[in-house]
Amino acid sequence: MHYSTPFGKRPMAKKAFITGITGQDGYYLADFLLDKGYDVYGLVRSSSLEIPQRIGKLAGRVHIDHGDLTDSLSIREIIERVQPDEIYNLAAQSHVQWSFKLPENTFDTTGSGCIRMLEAIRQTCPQARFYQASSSEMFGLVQEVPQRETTPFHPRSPYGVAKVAAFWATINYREGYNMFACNGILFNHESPRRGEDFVTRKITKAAARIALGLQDKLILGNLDVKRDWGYAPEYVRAMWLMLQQETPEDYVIATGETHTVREFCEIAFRRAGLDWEKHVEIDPRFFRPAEVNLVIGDASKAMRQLGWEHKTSFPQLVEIMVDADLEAARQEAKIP
Ligand code: NAP
Ligand code: G4F
Repeated sequence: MHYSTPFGKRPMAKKAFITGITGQDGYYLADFLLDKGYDVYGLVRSSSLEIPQRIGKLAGRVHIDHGDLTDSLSIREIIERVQPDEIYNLAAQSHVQWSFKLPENTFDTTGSGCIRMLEAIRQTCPQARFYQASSSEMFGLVQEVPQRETTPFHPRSPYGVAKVAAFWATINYREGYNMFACNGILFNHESPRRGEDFVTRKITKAAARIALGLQDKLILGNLDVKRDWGYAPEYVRAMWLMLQQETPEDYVIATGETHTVREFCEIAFRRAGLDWEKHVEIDPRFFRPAEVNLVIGDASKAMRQLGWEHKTSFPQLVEIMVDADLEAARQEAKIP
């Protein structure tokens, strides 16, 4: 496909539609796709707060379409009108602890929302390639160490249950309707754009604010749990790679290392010039009814078939996040 310009015909840019563009991954993915020359469309809820701040430097470079994953009509209208080449379903109620308080709402957005997307694509744009943001939370009470694409699921939260439903719906549409639909089974990935209620960002923000005298303590839950934490900008490249393959498949994306929340605290507070044990308190309020104690992923299929691998080490990730939060804290404290 081409379009006319004063300099002759130019190839038409590919169109990508991203749900969850105001979230951490939506931001990095949109930025990545813009760099690749895509025309990027993003779904934004009418209730979304501080949209210009959330999308930052994407403002004016992406098309914003209002809608909601709980409203099939709005999704269908956008997909039918835009006719995207690639669709990335990143929107979700993505907070595991909140999912225990909001189980039905979580299933509606995180589980049924994916089915609404798949059905809208099937009906109005079946040639589009679809990416579903699946999660290591599906492994929950892990049945195998490390976890790979073939490891059975045992979700431990309403969020995990909803993600398992979305995972199988994606495979169902691939097998039933021959749609190009993939699951990326991503393990935890973090960045300075991580939501402030997730443990990593909660720690790095607190360490920075305590270092600058803006806060005196940090209250956390279970410090013994282990996560496989990677750097978010590297993970969005894997999403794109999955949709560039000849055949649609599912891939684990992970670092292959696991660390405790305690280790994260130690490195973060040290980077901020502090001893974490003097500032961290434990409150059972932040413990979950059922916990995922350990995850560690085996991304060898992605390495082999996509040529993907993580680059940023665990200490580097923590330091990137602390440095960004120290900068934000300096601005908050009005220190030049
Ligand atoms: P995030 O920062 O929490 O972003 C979630 C996005 O979903 C936000 O843009 C939010 O919009 C949007 N959203 C929530 N409810 C919606 C609804 N009803 N309709 C439309 N949009 C809605 O999540 P993330 O960390 O970027 O993760 C992206 C995806 O990957 C999520 O599906 C998450 O479950 C999954 N995942 C994440 C990780 C990880 O470690 N980050 C690992 C595995 C899988 P508002 O701005 O309006 O709230
Ligand atoms: O940072 P978290 O809330 O992330 P969690 O539960 O691993 O989920 C994240 O990663 C998943 C990938 O596996 C995504 F699918 C999901 O959308 C989300 O992005 O908690 C990490 C661990 C938990 O075990 C939690 O119990 O940290 C522990 N924790 C200890 N104190 C805490 C706290 N978690 C939070 N959020 N807040 C605390 O104060």
